[in-house]
Amino acid sequence: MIPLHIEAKERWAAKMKARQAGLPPAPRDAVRSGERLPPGQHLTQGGAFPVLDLGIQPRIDLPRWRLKIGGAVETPIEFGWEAFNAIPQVDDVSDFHCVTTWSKYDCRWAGVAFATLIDLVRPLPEARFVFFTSSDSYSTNVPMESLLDDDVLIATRFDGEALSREHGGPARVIVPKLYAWKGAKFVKEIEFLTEDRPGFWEQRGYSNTACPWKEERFA
Ligand SMILES: Nc1nc2c(c(=O)[nH]1)N[C@H]1C(S)=C(S)[C@@H](COP(=O)(O)O)O[C@H]1N2
Ligand SMILES: [Mo]
Repeated sequence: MIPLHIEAKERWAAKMKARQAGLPPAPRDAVRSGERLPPGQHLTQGGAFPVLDLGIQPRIDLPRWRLKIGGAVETPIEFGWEAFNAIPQVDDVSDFHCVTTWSKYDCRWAGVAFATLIDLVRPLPEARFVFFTSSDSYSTNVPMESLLDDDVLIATRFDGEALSREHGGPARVIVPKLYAWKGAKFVKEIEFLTEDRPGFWEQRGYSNTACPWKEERFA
């Protein structure tokens, strides 16, 4: 069996190659749906970007920012800010869908591709889920295969600027093809798991799978 992440790397390499050749990006949601706007969603007025959090926006100064990646991996790693910014960076444009029914098109994120992290830590073959923990005590869980899409990244920049604290800076997870609660703002730890473990909203009745085109809002 070819590990999931090898296929993901191939897709990612194909995307980067097309980009270098100046070809247009492949249509994004072709796999999940022909419709760009998922059912029951509306676009935010004038491209506004609402803020959703638990009422806390932790202030994390860059010198004490850490991202710990471990669990079912060959090589656990802990980044400081400089080291995280020294590994290969990508930028990408994707859509954002919040379960409270607003969507925002064409968000321009930059940071580290999840595929790059997978290369570094090398998940064990039995790793099937990933658990993200944030500095505001938020958490969320995502199956590995959803994270292998070439549009998944740990974003440190939005629209060419450092990611603001209200939107989850210094760094947040972006998983464009799932409802946005699956993307942890203020992310501090990424743990690869062999068994699934529900996160903050998943323990409180939200769908575990969270596909916007299937309207998987609540469990
Ligand atoms: N750490 C943390 N991450 C989080 C949340 C949160 O409360 N805390 N809310 C989630 C939800 S429900 C959404 S819709 C998006 C909101 O991101 P935004 O505030 O940048 O719009 O972040 C997600 N990630
Ligand atoms: Mo949300």
